[in-house]
Amino acid sequence: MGKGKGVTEAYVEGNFLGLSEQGSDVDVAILQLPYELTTSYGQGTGEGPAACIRASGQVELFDEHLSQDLPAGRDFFTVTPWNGGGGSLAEQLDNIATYLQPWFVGDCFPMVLGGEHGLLPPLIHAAKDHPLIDGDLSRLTVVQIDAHADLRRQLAGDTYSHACAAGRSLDLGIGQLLQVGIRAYSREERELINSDERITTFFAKDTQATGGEKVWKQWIEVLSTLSGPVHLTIDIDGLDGSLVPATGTPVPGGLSYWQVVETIEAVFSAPQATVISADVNEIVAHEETPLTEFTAAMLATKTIGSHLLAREQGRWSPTAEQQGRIRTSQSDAYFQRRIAAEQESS
Ligand SMILES: [Mn+2]
Repeated sequence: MGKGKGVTEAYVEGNFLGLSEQGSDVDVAILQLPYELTTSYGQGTGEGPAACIRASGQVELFDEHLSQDLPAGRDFFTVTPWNGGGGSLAEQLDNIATYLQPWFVGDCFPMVLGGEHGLLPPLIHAAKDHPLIDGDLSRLTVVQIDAHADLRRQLAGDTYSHACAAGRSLDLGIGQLLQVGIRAYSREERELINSDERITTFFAKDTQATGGEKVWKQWIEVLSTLSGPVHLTIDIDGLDGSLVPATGTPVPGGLSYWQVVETIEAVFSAPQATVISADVNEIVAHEETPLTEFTAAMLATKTIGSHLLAREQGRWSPTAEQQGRIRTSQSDAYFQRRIAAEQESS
């Protein structure tokens, strides 16, 4: 095991990349959401974040694009995992938002590891008070890498299923949704993609088929025009199923590893955009091969490296007044109120 990391610095078990943590300021917060409620096919997303942290111990610290070893002089902090509490779905969603909110105030970069994709709406809610959003979620663009459109009205009666994650984020009021890797969707979802002008979808059949390089180039060009605050959500099933065999619903015909890396680098390089946060979700540990959680750990590391480069190049800066503040948060029971109101009106 190991590859010589720890020759100069101690490898710390349980910390992302095994990095030791010091200093009172946090530059990058690693948040773990072992959230598993509605994964429809496979199981095990609850174990995913911890498996990803373990696998990160085998990831190289050098980032070619950044030309430095992580943590590149910054302080990383691996936060204690979300406790999974909540007696109902609505309470769980509120608890996820409460867990995330203190790290979404603009003074550090939150890197969230999940857990099923249903974590996205509470994450968006937690981002609402970010200084660049300031209560107005229409300022936010979500870039989604995924096999599934996640735009369903409901799945098996559940409107907050992972299959509805992008749809509920639109309901919360995000301004724009850009999707790539999409190759599993219903007619209802296709109609929404056609009719809702906030949604731009690049289908895998167009980017991955013979001659798809041209369409892929268009995707990268679209990313270069991003502006304002951006959240990047990476459902690892956006990658080809062969790269993530253990995820809840692996799908053939997906993105290559390098296409996802190119997407991450392009999002963080957009001159007019500030990527405020990111998540890598639907991570499931595999008993026979660590490939799935290792792929997730590689992509989370790539995301953080790209954030540090954006920070170095002036596309991200901390909100100074938040530095060193005590991280407290109170639930506003938003999802409990919202879901109760939805049930009453139906
Ligand atoms: Mn998804």
